[in-house]
Amino acid sequence: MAFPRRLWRVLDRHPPPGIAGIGRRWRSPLRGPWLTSVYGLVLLVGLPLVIITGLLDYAAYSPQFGQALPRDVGWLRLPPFDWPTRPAWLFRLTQGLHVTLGIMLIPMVLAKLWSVIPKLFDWPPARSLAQVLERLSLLLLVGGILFQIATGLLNIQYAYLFGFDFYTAHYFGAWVFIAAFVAHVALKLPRLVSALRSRPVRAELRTSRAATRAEPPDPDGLVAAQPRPATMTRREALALVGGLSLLLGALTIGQSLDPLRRTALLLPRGRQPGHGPNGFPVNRAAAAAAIRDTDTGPDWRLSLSGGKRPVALDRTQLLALPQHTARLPIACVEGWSTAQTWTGVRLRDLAALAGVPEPASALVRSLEQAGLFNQAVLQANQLRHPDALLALRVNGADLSLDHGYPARVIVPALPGVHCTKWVTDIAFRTRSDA
Ligand SMILES: Nc1nc2c(c(=O)[nH]1)N[C@H]1C(S)=C(S)[C@@H](COP(=O)(O)O)O[C@H]1N2
Ligand SMILES: [Mo]
Repeated sequence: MAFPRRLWRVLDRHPPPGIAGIGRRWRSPLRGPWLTSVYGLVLLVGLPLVIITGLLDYAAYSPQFGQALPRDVGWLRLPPFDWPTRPAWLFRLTQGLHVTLGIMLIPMVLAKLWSVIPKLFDWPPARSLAQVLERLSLLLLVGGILFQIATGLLNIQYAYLFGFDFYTAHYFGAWVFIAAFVAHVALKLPRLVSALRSRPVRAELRTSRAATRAEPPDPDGLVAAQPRPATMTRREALALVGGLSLLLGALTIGQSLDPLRRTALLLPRGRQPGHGPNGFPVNRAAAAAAIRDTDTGPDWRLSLSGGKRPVALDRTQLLALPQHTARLPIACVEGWSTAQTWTGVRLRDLAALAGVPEPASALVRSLEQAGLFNQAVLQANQLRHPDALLALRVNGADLSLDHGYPARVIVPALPGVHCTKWVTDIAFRTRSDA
């Protein structure tokens, strides 16, 4: 042990240029355990919601069918369960909460980091094994959340700048963050409680700027040794960050609420989705999916298989079958969602026509040749639901080519990405081993 101790003494005496005293340069009198703990409390409530809704979003993609990305997550596999079809807005809610709340918490995360920044410059960097472990876990905590925020934001802006797969990165990044978050909470919860108790909230929020003083020195060294006079009260600091959160929320919420669509300034697409019955956001336009007019013209047929012999129907025949109308959302994991009124043939009627009255699953395929989203597997409960449709019309008009003409899938609570457009073929199965 003599060697590390000597090394430590040398490090202590010779800090690298720039590091020495840098921690002392942060002199805000607001910085201290109380403010850190208030931001921490908000994150302690908010982040688990973002984490849980994020994992639910992943579960909604039916990992048990090998549909969710990343495909193979080893022992990080979630317990398999059939994603429910009731209520119809379930995925709209989980996906919307994950994205909106995730965005709203960004100012809180940055404020919390600001409040502990002097600790980044602790010197010497390693006093004890416990401290090394703590710093390592903080690296995963801070690195983890910044990584999740960055990849999430880039994804909803459709900016695939990174050279890796978003879904894989965001899923494994989430688990790194979750592990560090749990460790951090376990370690710091007692300090959070005592810091919050140390200053009554009401009194703190009423303190004037002139009366705003630094907290007494704390063992973590958050409180500045020589604080400068306050330029802001703690109430103002909290209001500033809370106000920024609300502003981000206001600029985001329109992506989930149709009447507020135009206010979703942070949304790159779908803010002005056009007019008329087909005037709602498009994920992938027909041209981008290389759908040719000849494929969707009079020669188009829907093939149904799984029974004794395959059945082929053209659009006129489909329109002659019993039609059902339902108001159902499309919710895209990239953030936006919208509710529309769809009309078409029930999937369970199509299954019966195919000779598979009680299907365990179905593989739906699109005319689209390439692309990750040109097919999907539907579960038994998704096929059975009376509102689960092969839609031919929307809001009283024929589907537009961009919304999947001649026919597209729409199922309650199904993630948008599995609402396959330009359907050409449905293979019903009696066993769910997809
Ligand atoms: N064939 C095909 N179907 C598809 C897609 C696709 O890229 N190809 N995108 C999916 C995604 S991610 C979403 S969110 C919905 C969007 O439907 P909309 O463009 O009609 O709004 O379509 C889904 N169906
Ligand atoms: Mo989507």
